[in-house]
Amino acid sequence: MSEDLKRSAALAAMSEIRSGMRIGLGTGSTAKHFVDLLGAEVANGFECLCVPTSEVTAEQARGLGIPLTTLDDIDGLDVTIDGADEIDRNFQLIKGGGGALLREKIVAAASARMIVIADDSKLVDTLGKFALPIEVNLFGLAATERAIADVMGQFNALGGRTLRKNVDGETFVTDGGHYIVDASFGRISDAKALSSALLEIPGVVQHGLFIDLCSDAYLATPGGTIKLS
Ligand code: ABF
Repeated sequence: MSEDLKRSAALAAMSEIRSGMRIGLGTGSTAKHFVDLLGAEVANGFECLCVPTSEVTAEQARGLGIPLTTLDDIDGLDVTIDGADEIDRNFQLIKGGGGALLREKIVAAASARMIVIADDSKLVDTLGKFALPIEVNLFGLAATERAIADVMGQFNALGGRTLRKNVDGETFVTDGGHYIVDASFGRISDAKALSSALLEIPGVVQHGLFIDLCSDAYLATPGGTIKLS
């Protein structure tokens, strides 16, 4: 997706923002545009209070002078604006390609509304082509991976799984100090059942299926940005 399209989706989502709102700030290259746009408004005197979904986003927001808080200091958020790796027509999502899924899900769940910004290539009929990120505890990693493999078998996964590496070839570590297993399902026909099965594995901290959390999406196309509600 070109930076122009990402920025268009982010700009469209700015129409949802009102003075005084408490806003969850997403992570990823599309959400980064939204934070830039919000920062420009804050520089002009716009008032808001924000919770970032990653250390990267927190650093960006601080650099722009966006006032930050935590979910320990406020009782909820009005809206979260975040990217996604896949979105279906029922607003179910796969997230976590950027490795921030745990905080993204905590923030989305604490928000009255979650709005996705993306290009329309992220819109799919069925989730699962994008490998599902699963955040796992380091303790008992092999046992957790075996249990994930069992669930993949039960759900007829078409592909395998990999422990995520960073660009230097080292194991990727999340902001919460966990690893990520990327599981290629190919096609996820029952996201709720898969979510429950994965969360039953003790070593699974969280996974990137966002079910019934998102209510709207701004999807950018070369012909303009469309809103799905
Ligand atoms: C975050 O950024 C993630 O949940 C998702 O994996 C990713 C989308 O990235 P991008 O906007 O760069 O495509 O929202």
